[in-house]
Amino acid sequence: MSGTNQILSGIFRNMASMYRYLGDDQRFRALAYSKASRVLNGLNVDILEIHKKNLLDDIPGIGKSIAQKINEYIKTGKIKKYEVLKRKVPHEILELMDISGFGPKSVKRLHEKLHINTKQQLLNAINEGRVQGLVGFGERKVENMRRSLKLINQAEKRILLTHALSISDRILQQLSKIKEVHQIEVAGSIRRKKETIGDIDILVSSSPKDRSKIIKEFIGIQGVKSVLAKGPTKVSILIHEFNRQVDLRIVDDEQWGASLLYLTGSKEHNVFLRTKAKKNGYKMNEYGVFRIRDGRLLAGKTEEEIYRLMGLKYIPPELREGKDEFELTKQKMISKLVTIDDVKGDMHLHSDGSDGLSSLEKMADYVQKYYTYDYIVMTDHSKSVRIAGGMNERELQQQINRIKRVNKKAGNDYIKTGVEVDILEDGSLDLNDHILEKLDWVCASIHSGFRKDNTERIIKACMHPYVNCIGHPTGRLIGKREGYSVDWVRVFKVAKATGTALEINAQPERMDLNDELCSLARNAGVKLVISTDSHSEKQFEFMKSGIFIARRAWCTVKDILNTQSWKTIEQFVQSKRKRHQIAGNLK
Ligand code: DGT
Ligand code: CA
Ligand code: CA
Ligand code: ZN
Repeated sequence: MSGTNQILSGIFRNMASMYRYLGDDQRFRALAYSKASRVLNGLNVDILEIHKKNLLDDIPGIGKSIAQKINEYIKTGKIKKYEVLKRKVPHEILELMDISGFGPKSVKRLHEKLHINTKQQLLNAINEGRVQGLVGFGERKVENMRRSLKLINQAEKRILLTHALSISDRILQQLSKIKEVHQIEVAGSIRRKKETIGDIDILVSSSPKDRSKIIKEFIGIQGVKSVLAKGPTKVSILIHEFNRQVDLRIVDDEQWGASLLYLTGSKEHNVFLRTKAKKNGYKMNEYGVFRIRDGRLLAGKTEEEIYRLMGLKYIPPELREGKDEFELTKQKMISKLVTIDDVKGDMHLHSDGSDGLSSLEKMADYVQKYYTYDYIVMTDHSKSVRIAGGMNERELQQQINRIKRVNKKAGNDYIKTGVEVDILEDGSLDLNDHILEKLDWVCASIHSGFRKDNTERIIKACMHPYVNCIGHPTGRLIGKREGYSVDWVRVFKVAKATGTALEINAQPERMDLNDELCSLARNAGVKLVISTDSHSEKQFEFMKSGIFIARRAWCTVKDILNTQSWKTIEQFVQSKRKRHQIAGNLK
């Protein structure tokens, strides 16, 4: 895709915040733009294609006026209304509105009383103690603002893995069309699948004589903002999308493996390899591995031959963080790490029964058409999550009936019934046991009270006989919200003891559990479920990101429930219920 979907989705999200800022009489506009932003983000077709076919007016969820704005953007690269709004509204600090407890009224007051328009001005005002005196700005609120500003600042330095991957995929696609390019690969943190990415590194091999042609084509690709540095084998450019730096390095075929290894990193992994090389009497650098004694080149063409020469198994890039991955190779675990092909189902997704964009039938049809899964679990929100249109007991019962009808018609049991039930403030659940008991799978999540310690709340949910999984356990949103505090050692113990799984939520902003907590959970013997939490058909693709987390945490199929047959999952559910029954009978 061209990336235009994402850009427009971002613009509409900003416009929605701007209308929210402008006041209550603009709230319908705010809602319309917010919806349009989500629709564009969820669209699985390039908006440029839709525009070409003159079908902008037919996209569900996008009205005529917004379709016109899309048309205007594609034709002129600008939306006039957006430019006007930007002049009227202190838009730079609007992103602060995403953080709870900090609404449009606060932004307005800062703007009117202190003439604050930018994040830097706000930070200065906080540091000089000017905000603290303002009506409605208590000490805690100001402290929260300071922390949010810090998060946003960090987030601007790095982008989410999925965004980086969509950029690098596009560039790789364009460059691999050049016939002088022999080999091409993305390197650096993208290849290691870190959850956030600083800059984008690309490696190419070619004959030395073709380098200048390749560099010329690279500088000419779509979306280049400026050229930062240019040499005979190295170029750095800045691209418009996310204002990112892209580094290109061109090497000879003989050096390909050594360069790829070097440029993939991590630095710590490389340091370990170089140290090991030295002990063996070798010298290792980005050009190859050489014998110190006579300078002879021993390996360099492929990564595999280099690892082999060092007496090591090939280490997949996701594991190259310099954290004991060399030990892992000895345990023969590497070949058993979970892969995308192991996944048998997606166990957390939403339909228009709550805040998803498509009907459950459409979601199910799509998965069956494009994925080889054996099952999916519908998990719409429960009633207390009102902004997400959560279901009450009666509505959930209707959904269960509807799923049964769909399955019957299809002659299978593909769609499993479930819910993402809200964990309330006191740790109890948002739906009664009568309805929960009927479900195949219950995911329980926290959607409120992010500022306090939530250990007890999660533990109480784990103790509930019908809860099978805790959704997005930390509650963090990368660059927007830190996870609430939780005593993970205790939670992992309880999860294991009660037979409750924890989720690896693969939404790009969540990645929750992250690789480190996931690794601790696995060590504690906790079962994990990788879920996309899809709100539209396109999002089923996020499963890959969840797999990256699991691999970085060294998980095998044994650790990941949704690599198992539905029968095994049923046993997981039933054995928890049975244990509670026995405990209840003994009371
Ligand atoms: P990022 O861009 O911050 O997300 O992280 P990386 O890992 O992509 O880092 P980057 O772009 O600075 O460098 C790409 C790779 O190049 C890095 O993973 C390892 C290698 N590299 C860069 N600088 C050094 C260095 O000073 N020593 C060694 N051994 N390797 C380096
Ligand atoms: Ca990088
Ligand atoms: Ca770089
Ligand atoms: Zn959800």
